[in-house]
Amino acid sequence: MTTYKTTNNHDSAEAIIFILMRRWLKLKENLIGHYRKQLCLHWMWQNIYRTKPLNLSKLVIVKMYTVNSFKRYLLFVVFLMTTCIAPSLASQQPNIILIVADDLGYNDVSFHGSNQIPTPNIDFLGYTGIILNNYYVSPICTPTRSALMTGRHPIHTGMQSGVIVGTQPYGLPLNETILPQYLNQLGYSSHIVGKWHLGMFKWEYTPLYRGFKSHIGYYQGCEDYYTHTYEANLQQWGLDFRQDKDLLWNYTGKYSTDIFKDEALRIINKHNKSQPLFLYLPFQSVHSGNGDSTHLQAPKRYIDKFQYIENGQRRIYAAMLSALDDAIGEIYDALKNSGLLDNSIIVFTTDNGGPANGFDFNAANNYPLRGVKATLWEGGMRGVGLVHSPLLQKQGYVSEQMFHVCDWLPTFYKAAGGDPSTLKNLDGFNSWEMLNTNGNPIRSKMLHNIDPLDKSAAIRVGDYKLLVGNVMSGWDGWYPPYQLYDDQKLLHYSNYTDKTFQSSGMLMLRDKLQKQYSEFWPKQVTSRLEELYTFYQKSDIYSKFRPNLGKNETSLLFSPQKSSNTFSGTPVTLNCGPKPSNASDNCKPNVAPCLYHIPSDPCEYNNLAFSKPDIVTELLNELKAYSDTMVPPGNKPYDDAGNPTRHGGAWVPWQ
Ligand SMILES: [Ca+2]
Repeated sequence: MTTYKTTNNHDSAEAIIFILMRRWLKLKENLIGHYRKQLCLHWMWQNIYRTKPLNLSKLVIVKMYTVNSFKRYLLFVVFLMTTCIAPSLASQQPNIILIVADDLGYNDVSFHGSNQIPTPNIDFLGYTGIILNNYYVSPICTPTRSALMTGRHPIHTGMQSGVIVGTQPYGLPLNETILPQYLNQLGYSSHIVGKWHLGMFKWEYTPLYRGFKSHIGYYQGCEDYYTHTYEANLQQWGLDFRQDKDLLWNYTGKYSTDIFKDEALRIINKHNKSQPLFLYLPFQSVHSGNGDSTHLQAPKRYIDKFQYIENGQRRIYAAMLSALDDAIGEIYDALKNSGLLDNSIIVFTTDNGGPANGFDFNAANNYPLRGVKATLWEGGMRGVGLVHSPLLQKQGYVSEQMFHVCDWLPTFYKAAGGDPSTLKNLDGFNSWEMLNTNGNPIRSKMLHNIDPLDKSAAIRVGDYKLLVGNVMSGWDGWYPPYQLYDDQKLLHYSNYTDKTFQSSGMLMLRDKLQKQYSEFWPKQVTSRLEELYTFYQKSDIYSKFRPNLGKNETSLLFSPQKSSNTFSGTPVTLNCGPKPSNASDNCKPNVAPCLYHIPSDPCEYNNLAFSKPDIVTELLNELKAYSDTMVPPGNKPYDDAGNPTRHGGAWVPWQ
């Protein structure tokens, strides 16, 4: 429509008609529904039976009579199509449910092979959907969320350095159009439930001003799971919890995962199906709480399930994750029971790698990947990610195509019926067709990050990854999951080496515990997976959407085989090969760039920089090209005017 020419009177008339028609189509669905049948029947009556002139004088197309008859006929056809067909297309636009876990580690989900913490609901979505096995996010919260919302790399929005903390007066720039705004243009109703973390110093930066219709949640990066207070530091501590713009003072004692799950269920159950739904669900779990309070928090009933994990921190972490997994199961059931599921796309993603081994007071795990959250090692960025949708032509496979968090926006936009080529300045690529068919990769390279404040950078081109600069050298180990009572001391990063780990005499005990985990898993884990699987098999999803696709052709990964008390999917695991003795010492990114061949060495054991200088040069040139397009980081110094003590004990927009 935007390219329509208005070069003469007829064209002008047509342009006016089209504009009016667009306005007409933007009217409420019920208004269209009211007139639609009458209009269509009327048109058919006139054009097919020709017994009665069409009287539409009160409607939008009076000016059509200035146009010649052929064009008038064409316009009627277009009008008929847009009026009669567009609403039915709109009703086919998929619901998009984007679930984000905060700080979930690569080795924390059982579909990646962890047998310490069962995640049957998340596993189910992956096994029967698409497991993204070459999937990358930013190493920390704000950048990933900015990329999800804009489809742009954080170096292009000023979000590339760290996260927004407390009273820092900056946010995702207001000149960025964000995902709910794009989807709303296509007719969606958009809601956010959970964490924002893209700026709150002015109202204009907060979700309700940026396309979301409703919000229960918080603006900052973390908080207490029960009091919903956020501590930036001991001098800046206050309530950060609200419904839309109103502070919620009376939610103390309610666990955030339950609150967010209940709100998601409410939105799903009351949703008017005539409009497509975008539900953005950035959960608090499994981020740690406030630094000067209880770091890991979960309801007792969940903690009690994990008595077999000796280590107390990991046990609570497992409980937090299990509560999240159950919430996702309930949300799936609500979609199913409300009839929305058949026309939904569910994406589950972490926002960064796991804060393992005590990083950020947490007990996540990325093993065997190297590093932790906030680092440019694979453990900081190789993400847990999956797509589940009955609409996908091909399902039940592991995607090995490179996929970056920037790619979600154009992918969703395409699935929603939009034309991604009309979106300007994106760094993400529409991957909807690729996902649908397990087709050829869209990407051959991706920038991980350039952080001019930290002075670090990493890039992936083809199979090779280059790291350079200050890559948090203190957190570059391969940390196994906490198991034993004292593991936060035994495995502490400051004294952790492979040697101490292996010679500690506890390796056998760890192995034994590892093997025993599945025996401890409660029976409901198995039955839950089977129940979900059975539903999926029995549903008419295949016949409805893929009439030519037999059930056997979907090559579902999951097969509900039982072996004693365990279920059997086919976990996607990593093969790192033998670990060389110099793995910890062969790369000094502060001194010289390090190069890794990721497909054969996902654990970043073997620095190839010295043996492949040409590739190092090529990747450095790529990095330089990206850095030439970078905008300065938006970070700002603290502004004490935002201190909750000045605002009745709450975090509020203060400028
Ligand atoms: Ca995070």
